[in-house]
Formats: sequence, structure tokens, C-alpha cells
Amino acid sequence: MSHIENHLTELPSWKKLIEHYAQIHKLNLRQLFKEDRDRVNRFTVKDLDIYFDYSKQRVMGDTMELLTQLANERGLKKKIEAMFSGEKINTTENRAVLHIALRAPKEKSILVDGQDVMPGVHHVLERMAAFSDKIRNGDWLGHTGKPIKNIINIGIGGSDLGPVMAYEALKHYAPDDMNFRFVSNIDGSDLAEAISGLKAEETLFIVASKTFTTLETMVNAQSAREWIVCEINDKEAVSKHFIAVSTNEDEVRKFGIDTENMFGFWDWVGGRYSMTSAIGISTMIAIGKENYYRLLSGFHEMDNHFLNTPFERNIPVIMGLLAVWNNNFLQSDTQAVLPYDNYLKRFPAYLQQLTMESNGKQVTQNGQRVNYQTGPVYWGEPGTNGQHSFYQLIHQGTKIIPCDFIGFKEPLNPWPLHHDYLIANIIAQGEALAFGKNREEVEQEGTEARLVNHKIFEGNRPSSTFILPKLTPENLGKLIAMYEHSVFVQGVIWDINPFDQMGVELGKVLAKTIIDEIQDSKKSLIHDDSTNALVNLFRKR
Ligand code: G6Q
Repeated sequence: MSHIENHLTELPSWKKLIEHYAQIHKLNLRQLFKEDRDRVNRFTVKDLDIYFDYSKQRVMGDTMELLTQLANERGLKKKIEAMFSGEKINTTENRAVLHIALRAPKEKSILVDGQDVMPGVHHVLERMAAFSDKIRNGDWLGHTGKPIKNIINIGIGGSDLGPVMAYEALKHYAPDDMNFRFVSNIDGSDLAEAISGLKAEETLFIVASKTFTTLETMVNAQSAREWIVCEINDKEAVSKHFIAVSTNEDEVRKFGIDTENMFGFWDWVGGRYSMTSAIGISTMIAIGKENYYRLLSGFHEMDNHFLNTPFERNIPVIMGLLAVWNNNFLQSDTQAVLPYDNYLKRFPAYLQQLTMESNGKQVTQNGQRVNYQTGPVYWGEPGTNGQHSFYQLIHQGTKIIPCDFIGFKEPLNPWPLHHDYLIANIIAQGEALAFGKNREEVEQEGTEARLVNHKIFEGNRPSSTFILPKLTPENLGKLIAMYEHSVFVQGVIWDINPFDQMGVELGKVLAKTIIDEIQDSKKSLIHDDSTNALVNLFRKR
């Protein structure tokens, strides 16, 4: 990303947005809808089979114009093009950021350091497809000659959250006679539960790690290897029961995995942007190569939309600008993502990493401390479950929490009554948040005087609603890419680097010191008193 001279709060559009907010912050959605019967059309985008209604956000036409001006003053268009053309926009790590290449068609050419990355991308995809066919058709046999029925992905962070989320989301498309499990936590219980009830002879481990040095993954992979060797009672069994996904061939070899059974990717794929790289191999085995290609095509459609659509109709751009508006002007510290589809139960967890690891930054691209808020906290649960727990605070609490509601017209399972109720709820929640119930309405219901205040819903709480036809692989791809690009837009506005994650390092380094101290009681402790006491608790054990 090129150096930005202008500080965010000095930009003309930012100053105008401050004035504009002061003028309109008292307006409420009831009034805005009443005064503008065309509001819903003006603030709804229909593209790529997505119905994106942001009319219940607290914006006016002028707001969107000023936010678009802000995007222009930030050079957003050029920055999008820079990402798509392989420029090294991850400046702190001096890397290109090319997750978009992972889902681009074969005939495309994208250069990094003068080299076209696309042949490599498609070569790996073809190898993944051949491998997943072998597993699904029962042609890949375990060490004792049995077909594989259980797939266990070992990985963490970006090498776990995408695969878990995609598996849960697309479970409907997976065969009933295979098990897919995911191990991430260093807590041995995670591995113990994953292998519980499974036969080693029928189990394949995928060790997914970009670096192949991540502590949790390597410890889990070593224990899994012990389990395989011990259960099958042969050291040679490893080659038929382990494959690797990594960029680090040497470490894969050292672990004992044949590099023939390694699927590579590249330093220009960030962990949290890697689910369409070989990290997606568990997804491909689960849903089959045709469905996996459909998933990729959905991502690609959204990539094209992001690159080519004018900002006024560009879904990720609008989402990103609304996020900035809500975060920096409405001062909302959090953003709820509420999918009304049980298959998307891990989607909020996936988005937590995508959004917060990307935009949880405190300095600008050139290292200056920001004097404005950056990435909000993303969180959520599927509806309708959340309605019976935390929605109370969203409706009547003192905090403003913008909500993204995500729903599908058609269900994947034929229980029509359930789906009508599900949809009625997603629609009702947005309506209740926006328009609430005022004093007059509460009183008209004959409410006892002492309860009137308790029953008032102030309303004016912002939300967006996304409706797609059905939870298909391509629609999942579109949804994920939509959030990925929205995160990028936010990063550009805040002038931060969404593609590094230096904030996760310190804890890792300290843990290495502490594990030595726990295991060797002779080591002197030189931490603060609280930390020393905690270490001592475990030494005494
Ligand atoms: C993601 C982060 C992080 C990473 C994990 C796993 O963007 O970099 O979540 O994915 O730490 O790393 P490895 O794949 O190298 O094991």
C-alpha cells in the first residue's frame, strides 16, 4: 500500500462527516422511512443473487455520498487494483496479498515478482481433486488395506477456522458414511475427543500448517502419529495415514510425511485468508471436487464484483463504509453477525478471526499511532438461538450494536414450517430493532403504569439484512469473500495493514519461557509477582 500523506481525521470528507453526523444523529429510522418512501430501494443492492438491504442503517443519501468521497480520498479503487494485481500491499511483511488468485480461473495471469502464480494454483487444485477423489471413491487405502472413513484436520487459527466453518456450513453436501473432525487446541482433550470411537486403520490425518512449526499443531500431530503407530503397530503406517498442507517442505519431510502427499501454498496467502488454498482440502474431501469448484466460483464472483462495481453498488465497499460509520461516528464498539441458518453456526467464529486479526491494529501503515478507533469486535450466534439469550441487550441495552442478519429463501432440509418461522423471526428482529415500540404504543396496550418504561423499545438500532436463495457452496463463497473485502475496505480507510498479525507474537514467546520454567524448577523466575506465583502453582504440582 503506498504511503498515505493525509491523516484520516484531516481529510475533507472526514471533517464533513463529523459535521454531518452532528446534524443528523438525532434523526431516527421511523422518521427517515416516513419521509422517504423510496428509502428501501435506495439502500438495497441486488446483485450476484444477494439481496442486501441496508435501509435500516442510520444513514441518509448524504451520508453515503460522504462515505464514498472518503473512500475516494483514500484511493480505495487504486488499492483494490493493487491487491488484485499482486503488488506487495502487506508492507510490514513485504508480501503480496493474493487470496483472490486462489479462486481465479486458469486462463488468468497474476504476477508476483515477475512470475505468474496461476499455473501453480491450478496445479495444486488438480492434485487436491485427484486426492479427494481417491479418498471418496475408497481407492486410497490405509496401511492395513482399508478405505479411509475418518478425516481429522489438525491445524489452528487460519489453518482450522476456515475448514471447520466450511465443513459445518456445507455438511448437507457431505457423505453420511464419513466422519470429519477438527483438532486445534493444545489441550489434549481436543485430540482425545477427535479420535474417540474411531479406528486408526480407517483414519487419515491432515496436518494443516503454513509454517509447519506452530506449537499446537506440531504437538497434536506428534500425538496423532503416536496413536496411529501404536494402534496399527507399525511405524510405516504414517505414510498412508498422514498428509500435509504447508509451505514448508523441509519440516514436512522431517515430520515423516512423504512430500508426495504434501499440498503446498505460498507466502502471499495469509492464514485467515487461506481457506481456498490447499488448507481447504478437508472441505474438498467432504463436499467433492465439483462442489468445491462451485465454492471457488462463488468467491470469484464476489472478487469480480468487488473489483469492477462502482462503489455506490459495491456490496463489500458499502459494508466496509457502514462499518466505519458505525464504528467511528455512531461509536459502536461491536458488530453482531447473526446468521439465520444453523449450518452457519461457526460463521461468526470464523469472522472473528478474519475481522479482528486483520483490523485489530493501533498504528497506521507508516507506524504512527492512530487517534481514532479501528476494528470493532465481531461476534454472534445463529438465530433464533441468540434471540433467547443476548438479544435483550441489543434491543434495550445502553449500547448500540449494529447487526448483520443473514438468511436464505429456501431451506436445505424439507421442513417448510420451520423455515417460515425462521424467516419470520429474521424479518421481525430487524423491524423491532429499527422501529421499536414507543411510550404511546406501550400505553395503548393497557400496560400498567409502573411497567411502561420497562416495555419501551427505543428502536433506531441499525441493521443490515442479507438474503440469498439457498445455502449452496457458491453462495457460501460469496458471503465469505464479501466479508473479506469489507475488512480490506475498513483497513484502507483506517490506513492500517489488515494482513499482518504481530499482536499474537508476544504471548507465544512468553509461553515458551514459561514452559521451560514449569518443567525445570531450578530456573529462577524473573517475572512480576503475579506471574511468578502462577508459575509456582504449577511447579509445586
Ligand atoms: C492467520 C494467522 C494464524 C495462523 C495460525 C496457524 O492469519 O496467521 O491464525 O493461521 O497461527 O499458523 P500455521 O498455519 O503456520 O500453523
